Amino acid sequence: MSDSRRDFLKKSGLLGAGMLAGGGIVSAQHQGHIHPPEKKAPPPKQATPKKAPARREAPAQKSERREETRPIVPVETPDLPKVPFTLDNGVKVFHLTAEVVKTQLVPGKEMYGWGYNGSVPGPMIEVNEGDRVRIIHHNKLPEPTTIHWHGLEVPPEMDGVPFISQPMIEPGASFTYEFTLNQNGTFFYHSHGAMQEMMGMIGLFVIHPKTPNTPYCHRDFGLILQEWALLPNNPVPNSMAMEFNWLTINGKAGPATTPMLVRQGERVRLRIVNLGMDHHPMHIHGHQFFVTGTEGGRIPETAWYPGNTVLVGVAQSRDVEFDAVHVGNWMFHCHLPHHMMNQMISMVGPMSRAGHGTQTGGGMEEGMGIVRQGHALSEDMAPKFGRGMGDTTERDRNTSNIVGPTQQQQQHQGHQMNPQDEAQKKRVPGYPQDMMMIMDKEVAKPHTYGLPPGWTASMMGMMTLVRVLPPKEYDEIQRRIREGIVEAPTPGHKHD
Ligand SMILES: [Cu+2]
Repeated sequence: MSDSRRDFLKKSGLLGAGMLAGGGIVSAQHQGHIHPPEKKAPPPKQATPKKAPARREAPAQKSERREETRPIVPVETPDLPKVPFTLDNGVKVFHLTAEVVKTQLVPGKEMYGWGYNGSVPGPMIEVNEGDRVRIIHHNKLPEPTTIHWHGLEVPPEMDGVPFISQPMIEPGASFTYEFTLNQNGTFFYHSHGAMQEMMGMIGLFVIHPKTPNTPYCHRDFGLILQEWALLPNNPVPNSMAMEFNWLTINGKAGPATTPMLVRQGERVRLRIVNLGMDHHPMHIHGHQFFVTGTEGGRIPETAWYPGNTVLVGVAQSRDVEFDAVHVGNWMFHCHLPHHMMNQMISMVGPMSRAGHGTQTGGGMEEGMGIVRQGHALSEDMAPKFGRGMGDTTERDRNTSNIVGPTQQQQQHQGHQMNPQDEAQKKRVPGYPQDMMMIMDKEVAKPHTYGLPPGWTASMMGMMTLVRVLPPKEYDEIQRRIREGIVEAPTPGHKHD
């Protein structure tokens, strides 16, 4: 680190508490799925290829490229805002306010997370290498906090570790961070309290290089992976849980994640950040990518390696890049089976069915379905799981994961299932397993236009879509975004 890099900093220290009275709960600003209007990204110069150009072999030599003069493409963060800034004598000034945020994971599932500026996770800070930034951090939480700049080489006083590098920022107080950025890549900021992290206190910190990386990427997306333990009917995540039943990308679980839109032939970068208790093998359909960056910055091109699944460990970031040559609606998702589900609650099925089950009485482990001793249907365990006793356990014994509805319930709900068939099914070991739920209408937005009826049934948990679209369809969806046209797919109707 050169001396000029160290020439900071006037630290403003703790400001008065008066400027930030009240710690009210705000609503997430990104709930309306508002995407910034298309900023006419530079169109790919090459004609749309019908077949895949050979980006599967080793990357081309630098001499073959004349792309460095093109402008850097802003990073898109589906479902998340960016932090605006003002300029003060060449310093970019940002405000980050830590606060409780009421948010929605999918329609019908609300949560009180802790985030920044009305967003869980926090909004993205997007800057350039060489920038000097001043970030004024306000604490509207009921307890002290600090911000750590994960991966950034900042002076020790700016590192955001309570007591070691700075005093705690008390409720109602503020603290000013200021430093110069001499790196580029995908970084993030987060509270340095472990439990505050698990309440959602993280955000992207992307630094663009002085000249665009090569090969040129026409599309750049930032995605934050998080996990939550939410007991049924409890909107406050259990930050001490070791098991998680809600998995999100940028604060949304499938199918509420907003699809990423790409014009066929564009090169796409995905920046993926993970801050939670689990590692996530993120898998793309229909394409191979190269892993081009880590939380330490850009990987030298000679060390890139191909794949279609990248393990994003806790506290890591991974950049991947691919040429979006194959038209289609391609999934991008964590491949851990339990992370491809919503509201997964083992052995508490009857709780959601009126008239069945008894009250819960165990600890948080029992509430999440963890059996530490005995068996789930024993007299003392069963009530803790919300299960029936005596002959009401009969249906439990016939099934494995999920207790199916009774014949009476089926008749009441208008199902015409032959009871003989249901009895047959229940003799099949393991039945039932997968349940699907169609939410096409509930999550419809311009970005979902043209997806086939029922598409939401396959989207759960840590899942989103990369939609590689022919130019005509791409332009049509951009028009719908600009004009705010929302239209859910209609079964039987196919648009052209
Ligand atoms: Cu995962």
